[in-house]
Amino acid sequence: MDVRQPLAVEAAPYPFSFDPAETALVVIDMQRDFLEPGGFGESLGNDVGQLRKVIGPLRAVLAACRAAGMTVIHTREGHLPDLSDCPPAKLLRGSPSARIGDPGPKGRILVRGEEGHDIIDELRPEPGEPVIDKPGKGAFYATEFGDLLISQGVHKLVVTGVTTEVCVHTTVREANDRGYECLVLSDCVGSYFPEFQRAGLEMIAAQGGIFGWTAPSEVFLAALAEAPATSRPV
Ligand code: TIU
Repeated sequence: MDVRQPLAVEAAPYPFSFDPAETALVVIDMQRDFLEPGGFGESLGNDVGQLRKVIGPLRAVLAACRAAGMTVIHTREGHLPDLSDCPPAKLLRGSPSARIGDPGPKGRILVRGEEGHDIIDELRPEPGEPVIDKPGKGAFYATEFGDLLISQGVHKLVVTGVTTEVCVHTTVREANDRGYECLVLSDCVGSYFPEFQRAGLEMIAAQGGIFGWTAPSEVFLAALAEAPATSRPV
């Protein structure tokens, strides 16, 4: 008989219960291309400094989830060097200072294998942690993410990363439609726009949790601290 009790996080709109053994921490697109100058985010006209406040709280969550033996999955948005997986509609959108595939100070903008495409040093994945390369905003579209969750026995997601109203929202909406329950950590997601950060978080928990739950990381960490000691599966 399974005697594990789920943990409860004091979240909006009501407590989020989870079993760490069946929950994955998802770290979305914490790439130089979005957080550092000269990348995709800045090419779109954004102040990339807005996102850096996420790094500290997310480092603490990452460490705690690793220590608890939870599944940790990272994602990166980007394209193959020949851009064959980049729809023309995305490539030609707007009038950025540099387009996807153009050269930049950290290599070609949003192209896999380039320095700018990789995850920032502060949040580098550990060996064995899956990194999902995705061509779109959502983690499920045209990736192995869905199959990975099934194979890992994951039913719930703790979602972090950037940006709140773009890749985080798209992924949470995709996950919600597939039956996953998502807790979004409010200080571990970031937007270039403070008003979108606020509204993006409110949209998730509104209407009784239409897309999921939200909570500050300190509340999640307090709940996780109640988990019995586990060892990382080998
Ligand atoms: N532009 C913007 O806010 N975000 C993206 O293009 N991708 C992600 O959110 N990762």
